[in-house]
Amino acid sequence: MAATLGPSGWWQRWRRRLSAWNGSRMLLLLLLLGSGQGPRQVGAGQTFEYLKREHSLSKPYQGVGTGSSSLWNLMGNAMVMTQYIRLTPDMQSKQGALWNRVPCFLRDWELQVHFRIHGQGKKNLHGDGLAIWYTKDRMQPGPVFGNMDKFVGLGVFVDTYPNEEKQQEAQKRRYSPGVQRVFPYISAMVNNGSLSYDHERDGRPTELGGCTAIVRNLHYDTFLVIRYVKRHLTIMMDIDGKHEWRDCIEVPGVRLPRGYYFGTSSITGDLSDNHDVISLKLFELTVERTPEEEKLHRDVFLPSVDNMKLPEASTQRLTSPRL
Ligand SMILES: *[C@@H]1O[C@H](CO)[C@@H](O)[C@H](O)[C@H]1NC(C)=O
Ligand SMILES: [Ca+2]
Repeated sequence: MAATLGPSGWWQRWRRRLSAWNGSRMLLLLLLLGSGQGPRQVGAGQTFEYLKREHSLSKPYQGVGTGSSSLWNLMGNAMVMTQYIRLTPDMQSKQGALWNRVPCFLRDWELQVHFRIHGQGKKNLHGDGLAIWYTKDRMQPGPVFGNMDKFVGLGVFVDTYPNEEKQQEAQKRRYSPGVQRVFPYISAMVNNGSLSYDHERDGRPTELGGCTAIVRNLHYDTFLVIRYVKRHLTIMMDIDGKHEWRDCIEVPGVRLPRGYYFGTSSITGDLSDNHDVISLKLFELTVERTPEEEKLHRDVFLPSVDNMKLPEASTQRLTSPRL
């Protein structure tokens, strides 16, 4: 039943997608196929991915709870509703999280996140967003979108409030051209436990990449996908209601250890929003490696990114006070 993947399988096609939209059509197919069991097939019966139930979450959320038999654990103000899991309600000073209890030992994977961010706040009067995690630690509340700072692993942030911009405005400073980021903004960070997430600057000093993502108060479904294949991290989104993946972040040379936990968390402060997760689907991707790649992709014990520029590189790019 589970045919193996030849070099002409989805990976080859996927590689072509990196520059074409071919694959977004394929992924659309994935989206439409829903949450069927076992390996999914495409085209002439080729298997290319498996849904891993132990790392996935979907309605009616039976595996969510506080017990040690639950696949997913809730924290803080997070609540299970019938149609979604609400990480925070649209109220000030709340924080909530949802953590997978089973560590993930897959080498190549894809996490599809179906989420919704909505609330009463008008433009820029809402916050703070949500984060998706693949980290060594779980269930550690803190200041980074409701999770601990100096985390070890990968964090992907859907940041809805431009802290840095507001601060700049207050100090009557402005951005030099090309530096301003438009919010809501998605960014990614890899940490070995030594770096702090700079909330006042929306994580700018440590971001691996990012993109604007207008995700609030939409009347259609919004999705994010985090793909990790052969140390290549790709983040895409489907937030336009068109059932197409749009590129957001692509970083090669990302080394993530195995055995970390998937989670998602959110926080509100003076400003708030409902931060809802509808489903999390984790797929094992079947990828062939050459003997050289096998050697190159040996297990690592600390997260890192090849050739990452040092955080300070971007701190000098703000202009002086306006006259
Ligand atoms: C952890 O990351 C920091 C910042 O990227 C780096 O300077 C440091 O060398 C890393 N530590 C280890 C043990 O790899
Ligand atoms: Ca922010």
